[in-house]
Amino acid sequence: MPSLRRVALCLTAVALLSVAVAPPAGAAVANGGFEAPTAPVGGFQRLAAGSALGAWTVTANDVDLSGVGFWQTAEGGQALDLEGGSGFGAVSQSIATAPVRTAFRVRFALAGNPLGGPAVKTLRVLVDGQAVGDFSFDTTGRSPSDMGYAQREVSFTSTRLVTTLTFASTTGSGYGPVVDDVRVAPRCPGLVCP
Ligand SMILES: [Ca+2]
Repeated sequence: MPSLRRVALCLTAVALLSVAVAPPAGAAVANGGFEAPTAPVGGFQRLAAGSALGAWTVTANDVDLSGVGFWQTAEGGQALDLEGGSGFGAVSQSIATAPVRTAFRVRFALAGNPLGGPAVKTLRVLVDGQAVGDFSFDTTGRSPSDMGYAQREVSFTSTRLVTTLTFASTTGSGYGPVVDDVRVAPRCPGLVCP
């Protein structure tokens, strides 16, 4: 029969293990797949600066939210062209990034609007207004039924409890980069990054 001391030690070990594997709180992106609001089936909805897409806000010019069937998506039925009629569109979302000095990884699917030039679409990811990554996607040979989504990622270390994440097109033609399936998670969950 185990002694009380041994039971206590085991319980302590379990408690320590639980603390060790608990991920940092927060960092969940809401509506990372741009499934809200519901855009017209087979078409798209143009959203101007100030408009909401769930937890996202259009923060520059306008963007086009594609509805089910408009073109291939990486997740769900909808995806976001970061350029509407004006070009250089952007969306932002505030995410919980506690505790500060936590390393986070942003993952997303990137393609480009194949219906108009230029062939190469460019995109900037910003954290609290500072660029943390520039990306490009070549739409040559792509079509609405073969978008060719590529997984991309960028990392940042939080400096505040709440961080503003922004996806901004740097293309400027009205046929921009298309993003979908945005996810943010601690880079080293439960551990200090090496
Ligand atoms: Ca989606």
